[in-house]
Amino acid sequence: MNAVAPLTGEQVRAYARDGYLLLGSEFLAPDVLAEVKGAVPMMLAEDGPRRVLERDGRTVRSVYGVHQTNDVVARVSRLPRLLGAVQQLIGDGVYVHQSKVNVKAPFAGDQWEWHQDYINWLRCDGIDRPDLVNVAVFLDEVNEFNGPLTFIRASHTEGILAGSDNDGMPAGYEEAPSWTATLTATEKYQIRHDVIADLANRGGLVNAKGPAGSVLLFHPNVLHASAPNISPFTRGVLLLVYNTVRNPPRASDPRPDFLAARDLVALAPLP
Ligand code: 6CS
Ligand code: FE
Repeated sequence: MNAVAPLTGEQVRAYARDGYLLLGSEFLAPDVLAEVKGAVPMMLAEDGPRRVLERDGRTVRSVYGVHQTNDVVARVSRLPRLLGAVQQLIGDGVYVHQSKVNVKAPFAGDQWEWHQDYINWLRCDGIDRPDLVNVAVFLDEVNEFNGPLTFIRASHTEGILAGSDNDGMPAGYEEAPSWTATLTATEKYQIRHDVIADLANRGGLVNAKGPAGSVLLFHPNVLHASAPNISPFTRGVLLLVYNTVRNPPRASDPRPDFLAARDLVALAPLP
């Protein structure tokens, strides 16, 4: 069965123009969100290398590889409408390169500094082309108070922007494994502030806000960040990073499979 093509021509053009596309909460069937939300506490409870803490050393920041450990997430990654939208953007034959739940906990959920995602998948995983797409499913309502994803519109058109790399391990992670360095509140691949300011002045800043269940698609080179969550409200987001099977990781010393999947089998939509 071929995946559906749920995005209109205008939506595909908007994604190409802006570098992101926010879809309403009706994009997924209502029971999907409840199922994913129900599975989150168990994902967060599992201690181990997949779970990354905030620099406070106790708040969970992210859990990686949830499409590998959780059947609900594995099924979500194969929903015909999700798979169809992804294939409209990057072509047929896609798999999940990386998945995670970003918790952004009330009061303690820390920032994500301005960054592009693709440079991590190029430098750490050896993925040759930015033929990936981020799919974020809002597990909670995202508003201006609980640390929304902030984008710089049309900032994906200038390729890789990073100037200097932060060497060594970020403060609070001195004893953590090396692959943690690109997962913390201290961005490893720093982008100069004048470059960010120029792009922000040109394209403008946008907060991707919406009700729980909203689906947000964004380009691997679009500049984005999120502020700490100072509110008492949760802001969980499930992220699925789809890649095409024609664009495999080639790193000679690959990261753990929960950060860079190695089973490049094209996903078939759920029946
Ligand atoms: O290193 C990585 O794969 C992750 N790091 C960031 C900052 N974004 C993309 C990805 O989830
Ligand atoms: Fe990111």
